[in-house]
Amino acid sequence: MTNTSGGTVRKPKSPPPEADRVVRTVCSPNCMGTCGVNAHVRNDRIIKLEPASFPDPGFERICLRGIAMATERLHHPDRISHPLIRAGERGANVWRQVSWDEAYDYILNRQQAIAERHGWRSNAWVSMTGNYAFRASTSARRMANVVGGTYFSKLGLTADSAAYMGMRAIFGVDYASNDISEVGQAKFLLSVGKNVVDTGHSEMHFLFDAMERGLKFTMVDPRFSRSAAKADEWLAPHPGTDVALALGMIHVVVSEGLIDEAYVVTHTNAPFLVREADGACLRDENGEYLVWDLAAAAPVPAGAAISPALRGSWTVSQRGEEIDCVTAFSLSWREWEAFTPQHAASICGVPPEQIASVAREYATTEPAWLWVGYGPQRYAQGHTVVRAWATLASLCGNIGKPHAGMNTNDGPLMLLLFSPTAEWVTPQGRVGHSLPGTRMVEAIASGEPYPVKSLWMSAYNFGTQSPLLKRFVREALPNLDLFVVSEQVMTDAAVYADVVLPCVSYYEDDWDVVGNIENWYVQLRRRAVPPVGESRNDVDIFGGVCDRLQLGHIWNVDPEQSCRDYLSNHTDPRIRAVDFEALKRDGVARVPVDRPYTPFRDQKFATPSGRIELYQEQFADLDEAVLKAKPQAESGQRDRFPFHLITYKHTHSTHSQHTILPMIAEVLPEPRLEIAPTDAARRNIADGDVVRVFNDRGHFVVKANVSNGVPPGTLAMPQGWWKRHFASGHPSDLGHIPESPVQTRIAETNYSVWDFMCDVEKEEQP
Ligand SMILES: Nc1nc2c(c(=O)[nH]1)N[C@H]1C(S)=C(S)[C@@H](COP(=O)(O)OP(=O)(O)OC[C@H]3O[C@@H](n4cnc5c(=O)[nH]c(N)nc54)[C@H](O)[C@@H]3O)O[C@H]1N2
Ligand SMILES: Nc1nc2c(c(=O)[nH]1)N[C@H]1C(S)=C(S)[C@@H](COP(=O)(O)OP(=O)(O)OC[C@H]3O[C@@H](n4cnc5c(=O)[nH]c(N)nc54)[C@H](O)[C@@H]3O)O[C@H]1N2
Ligand code: SF4
Ligand SMILES: [Mo]
Repeated sequence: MTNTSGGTVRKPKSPPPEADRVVRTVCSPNCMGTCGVNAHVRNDRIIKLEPASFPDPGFERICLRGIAMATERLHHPDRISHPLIRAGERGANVWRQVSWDEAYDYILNRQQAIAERHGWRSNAWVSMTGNYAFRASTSARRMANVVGGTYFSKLGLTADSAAYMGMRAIFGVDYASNDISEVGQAKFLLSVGKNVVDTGHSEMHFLFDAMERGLKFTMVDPRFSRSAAKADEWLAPHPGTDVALALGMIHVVVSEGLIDEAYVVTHTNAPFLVREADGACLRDENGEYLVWDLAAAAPVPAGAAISPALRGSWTVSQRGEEIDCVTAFSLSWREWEAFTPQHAASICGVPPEQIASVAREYATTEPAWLWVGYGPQRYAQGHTVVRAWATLASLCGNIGKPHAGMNTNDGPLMLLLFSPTAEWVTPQGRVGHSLPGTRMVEAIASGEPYPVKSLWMSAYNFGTQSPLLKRFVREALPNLDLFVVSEQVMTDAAVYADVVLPCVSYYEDDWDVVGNIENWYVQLRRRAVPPVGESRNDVDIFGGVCDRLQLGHIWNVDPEQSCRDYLSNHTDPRIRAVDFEALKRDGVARVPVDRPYTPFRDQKFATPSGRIELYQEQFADLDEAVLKAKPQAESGQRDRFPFHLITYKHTHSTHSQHTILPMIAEVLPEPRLEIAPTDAARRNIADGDVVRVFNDRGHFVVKANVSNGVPPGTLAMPQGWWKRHFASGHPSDLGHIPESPVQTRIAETNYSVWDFMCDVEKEEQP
């Protein structure tokens, strides 16, 4: 059944008499929840939203943010409805409403002049995660590819990519996670900074159900987050000290004989022989990795050894050379041996008895599900954090076992968003240029590696979500002949644009596909209401440029066809197996993966050795061959700036998208800085006082909330507030993106959003 606007109509569960149609679509702001929804529409307005039916009713969920989005943000007075060209200085927020034609002429005149002078690569695009469907999300990269421009990659800018890099280095894949709906069979869940109660609304009840059936849930989080509040046990490490905590647990499981040695020698590279001289793995003449076979009392290729030694050192003769060797495990132990629970506790602050007891519990309970959220990887050593927890899981033999595993995230969401070689993204094989987004300001400011003279930003609240706005305005913007922003609302970054183009929300867009990150369903997004004003979707906005450049025949693809083709031609066979007809009919389809979904069940790893690489030979020159706890980015500044600041994700806001909505303001009215009572007392700060938080890069002024929810030395507040919410400054101004040589070698440096130090003082009232 099809409605007048082309959306699929499903039988509503409880149709209110006023609705003139009901459209099944997907709530998909940047929340990753992807709740299927029935939008009840009357006179082209959404008057009611309810969860749509789902093959697994456990995913029939909805939250206040979703309702606020449909009812308040869609037709918000701040919505941009027409193309705008600035009529004052950049940043003055004075605009002239223009037609789409005039906006395109303005843009193309400048882009073509830049292209003539410097080549098309000097026109650049950057986009973020405001829209989580594949067509919308990949459109900026596609655009750069079609015209031969530059794409500033988004992965590092999201602050989410250290997790993938840690996983890639150790397991050879970026994503691996069990299906959350299968948590019921686990006996123990160790959640390391995965704040599911706030960040996983649609799935947290699976955890609660499992707890009722006897699952023990232990939460590791510096804050008393709502997940910590729901947990059976809470460990509170200092921010950025997870590696020390994990090493403390590793020490316990190794020294108490709780590791699965048979698993470790068979499936990890821990028994590999490593040269003492340079940290390189010892190989035979065929390039096979060598282990010490206790049966043969000789070095033997890893696959052929009968009884590989996990510990020990030997001198091996090879091609006339005497080589001192040690197993990767023994070499690592030289570093790890110091990490007794007492030593780990002196760094991470978790009591040694608790480190030991949780380690024992994790190693001896089956199945034990280890979950590592994005929080702990938002530090300069974020990839190492993931590696540390993965090492604990691997030593305990927990990889590839149902309901156990080392889980970061998985599911079709990332596969749909990051498939850079797909025909949709590189139409007719066209490929442009790419630079790391985290180095965008430096690249534009310096003209290196080549001049970038125009920037087009989409689906990115660069003002609130990135630490770069101040530097961008000061150092990069003056070098740009053109700055375009496609947006729904006038953000703190859009005000600096030369041209602002009105973009639709997901309720006004037709035909796109969204995947989830915790389960294996994909859903179809259909139009519920017509576009607000003259707004267009990103694909059509870029299409207007391509049409004028005579590239429309490459750009334009029928939307339904593009969804069908993207799935059926996807590089990942799991996505190719999705039944598009079922998806079209029901609005939701399962990616046909096995149940229980268990990454690495075959114990195959796409690493150089084909094993879990606990030892990272590739980083020997960067002092990261052996897992070690390195200091945080600004530890040296502790004397001047004694506080960490965690700008966490709040239940009632998805990044910056909800903090401006009245319905949300009722439950989350203003930013409040959480500070521990002892810290507050020392600074003469009382609850409700106005305080100034600052470091050398910036400051902001906010009210204090004296709270036991944060430990001494840590400040916390929800993220996603706009400049308008602060009397002065903005929290993002305090941040930075220190370069990580290891991450750069794997892919690109991640935005370590919480790895900086600051101070707080009472603001003198005038
Ligand atoms: N309500 C809501 N839900 C969301 C979003 C949103 O904006 N709002 N955004 C979505 C997006 S894009 C993402 S990436 C996910 C992220 O969801 P999660 O994986 O849950 O990650 P975060 O919320 O960033 O951080 C989780 C927790 O890590 C804790 N933490 C901070 N530092 C450390 C540390 O050093 N060690 C440990 N162990 N924990 C630490 C924080 O206090 C926080 O409670 O959420 C998604 N869901
Ligand atoms: N301080 C701090 N900073 C953070 C984080 C944190 O925890 N603390 N979290 C980080 C994380 S995990 C993430 S993922 C990022 C999120 O960073 P962003 O993706 O920038 O966050 P949003 O607030 O969702 O902003 C998205 C913008 O896109 C617009 N938009 C929505 N749909 C569309 C569309 O279809 N087209 C266009 N052109 N625009 C659209 C919205 O109006 C909104 O302004 O922030 C990161 N930054
Ligand atoms: S959890 Fe996320 S996807 Fe679901 S209704 Fe809330 S905002 Fe929308
Ligand atoms: Mo994110």
